[in-house]
This record gives sequence, structure tokens and C-alpha cells, in this order.
Amino acid sequence: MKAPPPLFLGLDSSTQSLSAVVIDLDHGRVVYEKSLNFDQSLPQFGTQNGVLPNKNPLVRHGNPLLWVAALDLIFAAMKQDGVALARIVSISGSGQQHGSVYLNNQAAKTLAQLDPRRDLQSQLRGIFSRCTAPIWMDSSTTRECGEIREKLGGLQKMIEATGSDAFERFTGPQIRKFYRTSPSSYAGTRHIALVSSFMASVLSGRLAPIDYGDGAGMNLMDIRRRQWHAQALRATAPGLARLLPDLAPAGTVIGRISPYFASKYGVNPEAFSCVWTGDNPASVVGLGLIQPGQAAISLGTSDTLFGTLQECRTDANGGGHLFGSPAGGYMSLICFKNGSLAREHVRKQFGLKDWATFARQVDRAPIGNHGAILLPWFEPEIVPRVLKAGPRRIDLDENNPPANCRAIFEGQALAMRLHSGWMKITPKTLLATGGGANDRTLLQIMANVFKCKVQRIEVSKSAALGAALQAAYGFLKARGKSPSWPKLVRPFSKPMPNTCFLPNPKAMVIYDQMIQKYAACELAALA
Ligand code: XUL
Repeated sequence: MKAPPPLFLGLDSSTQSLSAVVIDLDHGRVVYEKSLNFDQSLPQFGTQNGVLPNKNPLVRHGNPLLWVAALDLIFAAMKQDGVALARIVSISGSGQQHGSVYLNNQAAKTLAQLDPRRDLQSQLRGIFSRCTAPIWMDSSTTRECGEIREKLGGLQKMIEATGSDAFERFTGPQIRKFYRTSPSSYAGTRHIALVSSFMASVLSGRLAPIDYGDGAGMNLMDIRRRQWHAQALRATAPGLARLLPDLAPAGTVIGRISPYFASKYGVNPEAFSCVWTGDNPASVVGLGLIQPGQAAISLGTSDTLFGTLQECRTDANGGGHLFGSPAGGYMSLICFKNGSLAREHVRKQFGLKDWATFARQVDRAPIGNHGAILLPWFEPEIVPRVLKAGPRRIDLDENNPPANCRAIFEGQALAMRLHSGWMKITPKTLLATGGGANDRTLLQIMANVFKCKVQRIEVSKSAALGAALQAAYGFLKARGKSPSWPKLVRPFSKPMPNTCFLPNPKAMVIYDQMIQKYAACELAALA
């Protein structure tokens, strides 16, 4: 009898949940999917949408102990659901980008000696030099961004060196703030991990490297040479080089899975534990964006637009980012903090019970909304940089439900087009993923604004799927094979039937005019 095919596991530790996707590469199919929502599954941590409450709207931290508790829960769930964990030959993952975890001198030893009779949370409690982790939603480091940018020689030099301007949520400015405000805790830090490399460290039982995708989200990596940028490290905090792990391609085999997971959950003890990446880089491969010029929008907690590039092209205006792609080459990305939570804000404001009801309201207002503009900055925004939260309404009646529902969708789509011109991406099809991609009205508006076909892709957990593919790539490479990315992704990146949205020529003309007004309103609001 033929042995059952090997399985590959991808995990995604995102802002609000931990997801798992298991794939069978031989048959080109996903055999298992699961998501654990942090607020619901681990209410004892007191998070709201995965974030620790903080009175200061600029400060947003997560709890690394919650993330490891979720890891225990998801392995227990997989075991309970009958996933053939003994057939898993390789594991990789992705994490919310930019967030940083600060470990002390106990970390390496503790990770290497995990006891399967106890849980992760109680064993790892003592390994942190900072008990919370600033995440990508944090905007509290404007001062540090200015200092680092200046030390590196200004905006253009910063972008040239690291692929991005200094951004509040990026890890370098966050590290600098920690060093400045808590010097003794910084002195007690022996290792700084990203969410991705922290989770990979727990799975591997040893401190894991950072990959080029997530490494580029730190303002610390030389984007061309793919090594730590000595001057950026010096500009950030003293002794930083000693605190960072090596950089490595995503999917590189770190070692075998920690015996903790093998003996506690029955994971194959020979399974490889591979280097993780960021959630957006993982989505690039999860969506099959391997050819230069392919692009996607991800409508989740953050809304992002990203595409695959061969060459190193940066945004001279400083709003966008360039990261390494797990499939080699680069990915361009623009990120808006006001994604699903802003949409939800409007839905709740008008007491609309679900998204279908919301969509009916949108349809009651005409395309272009009689010129009503909503700058959707319910939270401090990343692009453009807005620190004082609060939506700005222009020619928009605050109490009119249809106008406001349409205005948030149109405003988000217009902002995406306005700020992504530098990518010079003109895809035939823009793929759509994330929870917001369930909304047909939103996708139709995206198609009209971007003037191209928008297609929803049959992947609900694109980052976790990308991570599983990364695990497969790393496994095959370590076995001396030469895996091909286009071949690996092909069976998994199928567009969904009946979810193709074609641009409407009349709407295209309306939005071509409206984008001018949107840009002018944005400029005026920023001034
Ligand atoms: C990207 C970014 C967000 C997070 C969300 O730069 O900050 O998309 O990765 O998890």
C-alpha cells in the first residue's frame, strides 16, 4: 500500500487571531483550516480585537504570552479534530508585521527545555525583558522616527537604505523608544524578536532567524544587500547588533520541531521547523503572486495593497514600503490602519446588524455619493500619516446612513489608488482577499476606482496558506530538490467562481474626477 502523503503546516499569528492551514502538496489541496480568535478563545488576557487596552490612542501593544497560549490551543484543536499531525513533515508561519518581542538571558535555555507536562504560558512567563510587545498599530514613536531619519541623512537616504521611510510602527523606532524610556529593561534584553521569529523560536526550541520580508519592516535591514544595516542599527540603539538574530530566507530549515510539540500533541518529531515571515509577504505566495506585476488587496484589520516586483523600486514620497518576497525578488506594499475596524465603526454607528444590511445602505446612495468625501481616519492613520484620530467629513451629512456607508467604502478605495501610484502596477486583475473581500459592493467599488477587474480568490487564510507553501518549499530545498514557486502555488491559487467584478465605464469617469477632490481634501485636512 502507498504511504499516505506528507502534510505541511502553516500558521499565521495575526492581530486578532491565530490560524492554521494544513496542505497536502501531492494532491494540491488544503486538508484543514482553523482560526482561533484571541478575544474569544483567551478572554483572560483582556484584549480588544487582539490588542491590550491603553488610554493613549497612539500606544498599541499585544501580549506575547497570549500568542503562545494560542499556540497550545491550536495544536490541541488540531489533535482533537483528528489532523494527522504525525504526517506533518515541515512547519512554517507568518506573523503580524513590525511587532517586537524582548527576551532576557533566560530565553534561550527555557526554549530548549520545554516540558510537555506543563503549558507554554507558564513556562515562558519568565523569558521577557518587557512583558508587552508593541505591535503594528502603535503610532507613538514619531520622535524616534525623526531622530533615526536624521541620523541616516534624511528621508531619501532612509528609503534608499531600508526600503521605507522611518515609520512609527516599524521595529527600529519602537526599539529606540524602549531604549530611551526604559534603559534598564533594554540593558536586560538579550534578544529582540519579531512576532514571526518569536513564534518560530517557540516551535523550534531555539532562537530563530528573521526573514527578508519581515526584516525589511524594521528600518534596520539593508534592502539591497539583505543584511543588517550597520548605520541604521547605530542610529537606533546602542549594542543592537548583538540583540538581533541572523537574517535568512523565509522557509529556511531552522531544525526539527521542539520535542514539546512532538510528545504533547503527536506532531512528527522529525518535522522541520522553518523560518517564518510577515503576514503580508506570506500572503504574496498564498495568493500565488509570483510573476512581477501581479497585485492584490487584502481587506483585514489593516487594508493593504501589494504587488510582486523583480527590481528594487521604492516610494520617493515615503508612504509605501519595499519588502523581500518569500519567493525571491521584492514586494511593494502600502498599508492603511483604518481597514476593517473603520468599516465596523460606521456599521455600528448606524446600528446595522450585518454586512448585507450595510451593503443595502451603500446601494441607496449613488456612485460618487454626490461628491461626499469621508477621510476614514477613525484610528490614527499610517498613510497619510495622521496622529490625531477622527474621521473628516466633507459635503457629507454625519447622520445620513446610506451616504456614510458609501463614503467609507469609496474613501478607502480612493485612498488606496491615490497612494499606490508609485508601484506602477497595472495588473489585468487585482486579486482580493481578507474578511472585507466577502463584500461584493466593496469589491465592485474597488474595480471601478482601480479601473480593472477585481477577482476574489478562493483562499480565506492567504497568509497561513502562504506559510504552509513556505514550509513545503523549505522542506524540498533541504532535501536537495529545486522546487519551483510557480508550480507550488498553482493548485492553490484559484479565483472563486462568480466573484469577478468588472469596472463600469460610467463609474470610472466619476471616480477619475472624485479622486482629485479626495486628494485636495486630504491635503487640506493635513495642512
Ligand atoms: C504592514 C502592516 C500590517 C500588519 C498587519 O506593514 O503593518 O499589514 O502586517 O498584521
